Amino acid sequence: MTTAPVARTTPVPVPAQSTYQSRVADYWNAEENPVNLELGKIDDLYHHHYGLGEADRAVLDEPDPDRRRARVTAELHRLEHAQAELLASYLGPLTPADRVFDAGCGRGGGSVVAHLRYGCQADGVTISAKQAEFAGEQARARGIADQVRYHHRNMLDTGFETGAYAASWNNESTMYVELDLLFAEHARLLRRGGRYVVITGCYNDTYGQASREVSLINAHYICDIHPRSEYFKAMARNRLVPVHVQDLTEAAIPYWELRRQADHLVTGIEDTFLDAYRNGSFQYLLIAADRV
Ligand code: SAH
Ligand code: GPP
Ligand code: MG
Repeated sequence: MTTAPVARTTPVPVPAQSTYQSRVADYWNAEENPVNLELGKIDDLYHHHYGLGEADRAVLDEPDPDRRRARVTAELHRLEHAQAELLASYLGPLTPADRVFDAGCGRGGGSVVAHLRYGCQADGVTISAKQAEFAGEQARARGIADQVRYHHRNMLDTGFETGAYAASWNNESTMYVELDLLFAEHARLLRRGGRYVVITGCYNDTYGQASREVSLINAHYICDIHPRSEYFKAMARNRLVPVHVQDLTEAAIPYWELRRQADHLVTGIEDTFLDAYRNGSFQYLLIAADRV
């Protein structure tokens, strides 16, 4: 007697989520802004963060409209890539034997940058099933899917192995979570002496409370920007000891100045970022810390 084969589907583990986290996932599952997809297409490095450094504003003088659009797009991508390289530079030294954890990995660009730089293995985690799938497809197309893996999980509760990671980071993803819960998970995953790096927008304690512009940014992305002070308090409570702190606010401005002129890419949040940086209420910050 033969038994008819039974169709089996592997259940996809859905991360435990609060109502808020479900709304955040909805945002990222639906997100298709040209400012992210058109830039990513250039070299298949898809970033969901902003750019750093001096912009070549000559691209705006290009007379041919199609070429102007392409050159502006490429210049913004160059600045976003420079941001990713800066973060990656603080993760090392690392070897191909090392594992790294990319918390809130978006469409996956940051993990690829770290892998290309160090040859390390990466685990990226996003609350968006669509992003995890997209990033996984990119890694397969690049032939690095055995080294760089993406997971649809909650970065506060990854289920990954304790102490297995040499480095970890958040690139513009800390404003979606409670910092104590986040840093507790990084401290658990990192080995002693491991490196944690964050680049984030934070509100400036010297301004007072969150400004109108900070509140507008929160509403735009459904996030909750923390004050600068909270990062250091929460790190200190979770065995993360800062070794380098860099205020990137000045270096962040040329990107936004160029982006606001990119009619084919603007989302409407550009002037709010410039106002927030210039009125002193908001800062773009890098912190590198050691897990002790
Ligand atoms: N670090 C990436 C993406 C930043 S966008 C980059 O630099 O390109 C913010 C990311 O945080 C999104 O991918 C979103 O899905 C993720 N995120 C927000 N809350 C999360 C959570 N609780 N767990 C995992 N990922 C989360
Ligand atoms: C970047 O993503 C934005 C965030 C992760 C949230 C807010 C960040 C702060 C620093 C406050 P994106 O690249 O998807 O944004 P956009 O679509 O505007 O380019
Ligand atoms: Mg973007």
